[in-house]
Amino acid sequence: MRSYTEEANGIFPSVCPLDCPDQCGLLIHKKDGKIVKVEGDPGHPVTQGAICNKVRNMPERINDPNRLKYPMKRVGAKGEARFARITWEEAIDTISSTWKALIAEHGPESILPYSFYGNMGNIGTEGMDRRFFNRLGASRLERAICQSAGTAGYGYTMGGSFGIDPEDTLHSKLFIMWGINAVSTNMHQVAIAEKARKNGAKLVVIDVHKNRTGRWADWFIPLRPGTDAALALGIMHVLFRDKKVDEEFLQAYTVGHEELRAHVAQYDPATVSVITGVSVANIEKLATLYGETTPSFIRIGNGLQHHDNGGMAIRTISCLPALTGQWMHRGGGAIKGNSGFLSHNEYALQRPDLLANKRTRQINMNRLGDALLDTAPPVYSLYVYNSNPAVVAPDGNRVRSGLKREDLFTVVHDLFLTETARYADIVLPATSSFENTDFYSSYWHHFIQIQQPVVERYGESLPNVEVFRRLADAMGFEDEAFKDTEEDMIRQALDNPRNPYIQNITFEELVEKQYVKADVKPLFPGRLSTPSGKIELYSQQMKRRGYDPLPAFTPLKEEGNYPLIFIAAPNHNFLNSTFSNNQKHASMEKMPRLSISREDAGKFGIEDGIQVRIWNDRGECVLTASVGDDVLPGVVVTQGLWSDVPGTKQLVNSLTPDRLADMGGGATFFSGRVAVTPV
Ligand SMILES: Nc1nc2c(c(=O)[nH]1)N[C@H]1C(S)=C(S)[C@@H](COP(=O)(O)OP(=O)(O)OC[C@H]3O[C@@H](n4cnc5c(=O)[nH]c(N)nc54)[C@H](O)[C@@H]3O)O[C@H]1N2
Ligand SMILES: Nc1nc2c(c(=O)[nH]1)N[C@H]1C(S)=C(S)[C@@H](COP(=O)(O)OP(=O)(O)OC[C@H]3O[C@@H](n4cnc5c(=O)[nH]c(N)nc54)[C@H](O)[C@@H]3O)O[C@H]1N2
Ligand code: SF4
Ligand SMILES: [Mo]
Repeated sequence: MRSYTEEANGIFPSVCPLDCPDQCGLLIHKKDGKIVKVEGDPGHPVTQGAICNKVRNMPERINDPNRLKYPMKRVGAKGEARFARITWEEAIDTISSTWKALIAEHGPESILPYSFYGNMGNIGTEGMDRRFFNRLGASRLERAICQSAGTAGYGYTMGGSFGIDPEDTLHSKLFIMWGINAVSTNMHQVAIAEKARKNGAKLVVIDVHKNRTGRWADWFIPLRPGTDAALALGIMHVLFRDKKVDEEFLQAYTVGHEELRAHVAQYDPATVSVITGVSVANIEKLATLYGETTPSFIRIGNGLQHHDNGGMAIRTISCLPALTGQWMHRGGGAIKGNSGFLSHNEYALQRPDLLANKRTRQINMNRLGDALLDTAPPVYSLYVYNSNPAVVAPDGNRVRSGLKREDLFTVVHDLFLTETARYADIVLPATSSFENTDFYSSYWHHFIQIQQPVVERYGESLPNVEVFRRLADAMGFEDEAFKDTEEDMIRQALDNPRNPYIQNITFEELVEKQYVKADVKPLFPGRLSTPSGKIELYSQQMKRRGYDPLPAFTPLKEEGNYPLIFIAAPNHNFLNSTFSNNQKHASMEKMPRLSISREDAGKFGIEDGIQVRIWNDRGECVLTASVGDDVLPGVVVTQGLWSDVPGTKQLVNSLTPDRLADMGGGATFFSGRVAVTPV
């Protein structure tokens, strides 16, 4: 195997590590041992050499002098961010001796890991870490901050995270981008849609905010937040009413179409219009367009599932392609997520068998504030990696109060002294993905890719896998699982007899080719992994679990007397909170703004460009007002998880609710309410 780190100069293949569906192939340019340029790999069949601006500017982040270089311990008060350098030996020793004492006194469930996908590498995010915390017997973290409500909802209909091959959408004649800001969050889906547009395809965007994606659309359809299920039911009503359904497909590949037909009778366009704010004429027009266009494609985003009713919203939308039999046509169907096609051997990688007590408690990451302030028996130690909960977690003021607890022993492993790391007792420096070995599986396209180290480890930083190996050793864990090399783990993960699609993908092939496509077949004709093997328009499984077995609309929860629904979505130039601490990225984004309708601006005395205070029972923010026609009355939208710059109040999660969505323990970031006044 060629070692890229030994070559001081050259261009090396790589993969984007960020939590983005596109998972681009990259080429890393190195000069004198340093990364000087990142560009797209033109050979990658899906991403084809195009990458986003944020990653084009990645060298700024990788070579940032503010990167953590060595381990540190806290010498000031909690949250004061005063630290002193220590050695790795002292760091590991402090952590392991503190944990041994905690386990002796309170049991291992007093320790809570907290992580997400700051780096999507499989072995670094769900490999050695999971083995370690399983063996430790720590509280288990339910990692539900991102897509879990929608994944559950889609799964009830379709049997798992399986959609169409995005490469096939080149043939689509209609794109419905539903609750996805794809220009910013899935740029290659947009690139494919652009090509299809040249062949006459129409681009429809359904969103609560006329953002970059709304402006790109041929037809932008604004609707009230959390009413998407009603709109989808209205479309179904028209399709059945006007006999635009594919009866043959419904017969062969679905269950419950008769129940559904009867059920949607009540969702006539007039009723749906009152709920959604979409006019009757537009509901008719959309349903007719959808009913008459083949192949048509729905890209289901994450936005609409970050709501109280998000699981059911996605469950409902995912029924639509079945009605007109779109799944039978190349380029027809939907994508919510495609991770099912690339599923690896989780058992081998995570080793759940190392967990002695199978009833070890689970803590939902969306309730971190509660977990730290209100849970019995208490959490006495938090180990954070691949995530920045002080900024990204809902009900942020409670999260930060929890992190301030004097009796909470917090370890944070990151590349930077993040807002979360400022509260740590021990800070550990992390390598960037370009310093590690790992493999990556897209949740949109069908390629698995490999990362081999391109540059030497920065300072004394270490990859997640190595830190957990050292912790295992210090805790006295002798299992062979902790001695596995990165290559061993990749081989174990790829060996998944239960996934027929990746039988062709081996470690050797990845090393040789850099990216390998799974051997994926279209879903139909075929059997799904739902209980019936068919698309479940009516779901017995849902009924048993206490849900409406049919697609349904339930309004968002009310919250006191706050008049406006507050949507704080991602922005173009950050990746969640990643890059928010980069000068370059922050300056491209300028400042956090609050989009408000002219009507509401008039009502609350707000002029364009002024500072506004946004508040509710959970907290407050101060942002710059942007008055216009981007949002409907009753809704305000801001974009980006900005960093906590002293003198600002821009942590938007100070305002978001930590209650859980209807399914999957999902987050409800977008269902909160606020009031707004001029500062
Ligand atoms: N540039 C950039 N790319 C990213 C990220 C990033 O931070 N920045 N984050 C990555 C991650 S982790 C994820 S999960 C994805 C998220 O990316 P997307 O799947 O695009 O999801 P969001 O951006 O959260 O929300 C998408 C849209 O939903 C809209 N929305 C909110 N509520 C509703 C509603 O009730 N109905 C409808 N129809 N629309 C609604 C928002 O206005 C927003 O435009 O992007 C990934 N890619
Ligand atoms: N208001 C609001 N809040 C949201 C969202 C929203 O739309 N609105 N989106 C939510 C969603 S969908 C998601 S996915 C979450 C994401 O939230 P997070 O998972 O916290 O994502 P990031 O903010 O990107 O933070 C990732 C951190 O991991 C670090 N990191 C990167 N690589 C490594 C590594 O190899 N090792 C270690 N140890 N650390 C590493 C990075 O430096 C960074 O600090 O945010 C959620 N929060
Ligand atoms: S963030 Fe997304 S679009 Fe940008 S380089 Fe990475 S995978 Fe590609
Ligand atoms: Mo996410």
